[in-house]
Formats: sequence, structure tokens, C-alpha cells
Amino acid sequence: MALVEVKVPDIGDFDEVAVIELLVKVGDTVKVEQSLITVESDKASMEIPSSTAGVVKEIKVALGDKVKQGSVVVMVEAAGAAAAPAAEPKAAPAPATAAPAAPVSVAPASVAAPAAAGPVDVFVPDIGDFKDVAVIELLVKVGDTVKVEQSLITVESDKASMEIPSSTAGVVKEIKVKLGDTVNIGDLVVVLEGVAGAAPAPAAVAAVAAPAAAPVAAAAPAAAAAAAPAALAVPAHAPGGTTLGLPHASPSVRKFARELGVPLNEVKGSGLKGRITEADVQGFTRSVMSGAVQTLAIAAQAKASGSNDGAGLGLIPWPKVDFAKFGPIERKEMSRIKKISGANLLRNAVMIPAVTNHDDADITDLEAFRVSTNKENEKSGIKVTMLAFLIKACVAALKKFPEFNSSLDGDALIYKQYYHIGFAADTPNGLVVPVIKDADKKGIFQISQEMGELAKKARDGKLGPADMSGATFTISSLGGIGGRYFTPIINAPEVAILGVCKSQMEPVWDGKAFQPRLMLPLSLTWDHRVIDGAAAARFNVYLGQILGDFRRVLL
Ligand code: CAO
Repeated sequence: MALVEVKVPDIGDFDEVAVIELLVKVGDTVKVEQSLITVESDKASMEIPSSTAGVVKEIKVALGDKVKQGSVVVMVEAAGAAAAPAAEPKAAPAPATAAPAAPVSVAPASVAAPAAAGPVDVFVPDIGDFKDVAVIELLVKVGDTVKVEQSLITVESDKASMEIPSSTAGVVKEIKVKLGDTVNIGDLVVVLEGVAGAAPAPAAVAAVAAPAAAPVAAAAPAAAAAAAPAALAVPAHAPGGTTLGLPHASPSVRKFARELGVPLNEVKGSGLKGRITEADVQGFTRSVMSGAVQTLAIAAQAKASGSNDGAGLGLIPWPKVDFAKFGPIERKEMSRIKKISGANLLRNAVMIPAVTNHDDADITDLEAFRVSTNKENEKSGIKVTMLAFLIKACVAALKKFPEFNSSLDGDALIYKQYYHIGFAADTPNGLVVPVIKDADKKGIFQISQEMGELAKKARDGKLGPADMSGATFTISSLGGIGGRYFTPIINAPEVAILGVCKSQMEPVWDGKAFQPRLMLPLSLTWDHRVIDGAAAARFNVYLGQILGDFRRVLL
């Protein structure tokens, strides 16, 4: 079976266009005319089809590469003799089949009109064998001054989109098409009032006429650059080819999205027939930045760090090491909880500009009170925990500093008037965060009891979604285990989390002497988009004061 080079066919008078999407990978079986890559100029995008059926053996281009007519795109192992004819790339195979015998000089008469004073009609130039393409964007409005080659409208077929340029400079007097119209070669697009003294731009005019032919007809003339848009826009494959589900967006929106690093296929279009507009891309960016939306790339990276290539973040690839080379190994699938919490933690770590403030609270008296309370209530079966006091103290601090109990919503903050406190619980299967609802309305005994029940459910793997949702703030306590300080990761869409470590007796200077005091290490992580360092320091100080003397809650 022969290896066939599939090359970029005649794409008109474009010198070089950028590869913006690879639509196949090595090992894929492709059909004749199946799209292999997408290329794009600043005005149009098109898919380059395979000229032959077979199995992709090698991909010769990479994202961002510049290609031109004749560049080798892929090496395909042709599937039998039937594919043989396609082996002649020079024949611009696929396009050729789709190519109309596009005349080079089919421009409507008016297209050739110079930009003299007086009304000038601007028509749809030759757009190859495309018929009835839909107008999906109006890029000018009445009164706009347009230059030669400035895009007037965007039209779209199922495989390509193109901007129709103006053949002349002038002021838009009338727009003859509306969104949703279908247009063909020679249809009137706008009427311009010629700008006196503006260059008649005959070359451009010719160019507008030319593109048409360019993409598909190998006989494209040496048309001027303006030809390009239409030229490129003509998809290089016949209708009915494989649909690869490219998102509907004009080249300029695609370019805009690419500049921002926005994955267009994740953006919901609000335009005609779900078309993605520039505003949609901006909205998506805002949602991602606020943490309301997670891109698939980030989710995928979190899925398995072993296969995380960091591509979505523009990072170098994750190191691939054959660990078995260095000694015996065992591979174990991670638990479901670990996989889910891992994805969430990665998103939160990456997307939140988080800062952690460390502080100590003097809990000498509180611990003495807790121990005596437990002694007094031994028979009740309810053990009062330090965490229950921490929950109550945090509620008091959240009331005093409401932004810690808020969430970002685009450019706004949602202040919650309820206090549902999550607490991280360590289970054999991984970390879960059950929630004590309405902690402000509950006493220490009730909170301790509920925490005991929820922690048991967590260990038994019996927590339901209702047990783990709605938290407005989270506490992660490692106090029963040890350690001094750590930097907990915020549980989005919350904006802060308190980490607590093991209390220990320390010498504390009281102004006259060192006193032995039981000090509790606090680590407060906060979202710097919402909270400032000064507020965080005040929160910790206030929390410490409450834990030092709960009577302050009453003040
Ligand atoms: N300092 C000193 N001792 C502490 C303490 C603190 N800050 N917090 C708890 N202790 C003590 C308790 O008093 C208890 O001692 P006794 O048995 O003598 O009474 C002992 O440590 C064990 O406490 P506990 O951990 O069982 O109970 P808790 O209420 O403190 O915590 C729970 C409950 C569910 C939060 C806890 O079991 C847990 O899972 N902690 C881990 C949370 C976690 O993994 N966080 C990290 C998240 S980031 O990866």
C-alpha cells in the first residue's frame, strides 16, 4: 500500500495561512474529502480535505505552522487501489471536485466601479460554487465610512465562513441584506456613497472578483490580496463530507477567541442559529475568570495528573517517566472521590488568586471550658469538639466581615444571609466536605452532634449531595492529627477557608512574664479578588478574640 502525501490545494492567492486546528491524528482512518486541518487568514477560515482515503501515518504540520499551496499536510497510507488517483496532489484533488469552473472575471459590473462620488453598489463577489450562503453578521451600519477591502458582512456555509469585503471606499448609505438572508454571487450587499478623492482601487476590485476562483480553481489569477477572504472561505471539500462540528463563528471572532485562549467549542453562541459572537467570547472569559465556569482543558488536566499535559494552561508537558525502569511498581486506580475532588482542587488552585494568613488564637480558657463541659455531660453521649466552637466563632466573624460569606458572580458579589459551614472530613476514600446548615441558629451541642453524625456518614461513604452542598465557608481541621500551619485551598464558589492545626502549650508574653498558654494555629486562605489582606488580618484577629473569650460574640 502506497504512502501518499496529501498537500494543501490551491488556496487562491494566499501566500501563507496559519494552521489553527488539527482535525485528525495518527492512526485515524480518513475518507476522501474528510477535513484534515483548519487554516485561517485574518478574514476567513477553511478546512483542508484529504485527497485520498486511508490511514493517517504522519502529520506533517503543527498548530501555528504557516502553510501554502503544495505544503504537505499528512502522509496517508492509501486504502487500496481505489485511492490511487488521489495520490497526485498537484491536481488539488478534493477542491478540484468541488471546484466550479470558476471564471476569474465574473465580478458584477459595479464591483469594478471606482470610488467616485455618487452611489456605488457593492455585490457579493464570486464565492466559488457556493450557493445560498447565509448572512450571519452585519459588520457595518448605515453612516459608517468603509475602506476598500473592509469587511461588510459575514456569510457562512456549513463548512466555512467568509467576510465579504467592500470593493470601494465610501460611506454606507443603504444595507441591502439582513441577518438570515441567503446570498449568491452578484447579490447587492450595500450601497455606498463614494468618497471623493478615494482611490478607485481597481486592483482591489479585481481582487474581490478573483477570490472566487482562487480556492478551488487552480487557475486563480494573480489577484490582489483582497481576493483572499472569499477565496479561503471556499471549503475545500464537497458538501456532504464529514462534519467535524466546528463552532459557528466568524474568522474575526475565532481570531479574537484564540488571542484570549478561549476554547470556542465551549462557548454558547447567542447569535443567529447559535452563532458565537464577540460578546459571547467576552462573556465566557468573564465567567471563567470569576470561577463560574471551568474549561474542559482544566477539568481534563485535573482528571489524571499522570496524563496531564498542561496544554490548557500553556505549560510544558507533564513529565512522563517509566517508573518501572527504576524499581518495582504497582499501579492503582484512584478512588472516585479523589478523582472528583482532585479536579475541583486543581481548578480552585489555578483559578483563585489565593493568599493565606497565619495567626494563633489563645484557646486556654476555651479548652478548659470544653473539657469541663464534656465531663458534666458525659451521660448525654454527645462529645463537644473544638471544631464546634470554631464553627460558632467563624459564624460570628462572617457576620462581622460579610464578604467572607460571599461568592463572585461576574462583576458582582452575592452576599449570603445564611451561614452554612462546611468541614473537611478525612475518609478512607478521600476528602469530603459535609455541611452544617444554619450554624448561626444552632448551639454547640447540636453542632457537635450533627458533626459526629455527618463525619460517620462520611466515613461510611453514605453522604448524599444534600449533605455536601450549600456551604458558605469551610473549615479544614487537622487539629486531631498534628502540624503547625498549612495553606488550605478555597472550596469554590466560596471565597475563604480556615485551616486549623494542633494546639499546643506555648510561652506567651503578657507584658510582665511568659505565661503557658494553649495556642491554636490558624491559617486563613482568601480570594484576593474579593478580600484584601487587611480584612483577612482583621478577620483572624477577631476570630482569635472570640476564641479567646466567647463573651465577645455578645458585644
Ligand atoms: N488541637 C489539639 N487537639 C485537637 C484539635 C486541635 N485543634 N482538634 C481536635 N483535637 C483533638 C480532639 O480533642 C480529640 O482528642 P480527644 O480524643 O482526646 O478528645 C482528637 O484530637 C481527635 O479529634 P477528631 O479529629 O476526631 O475530631 P474533630 O472534631 O477535631 O474533627 C473531623 C472531626 C471529621 C474534622 C476529623 O476527624 C477529620 O476528618 N479531620 C481531617 C480533616 C482534613 O483532612 N483536612 C485536610 C483537608 S486538606 O487536605
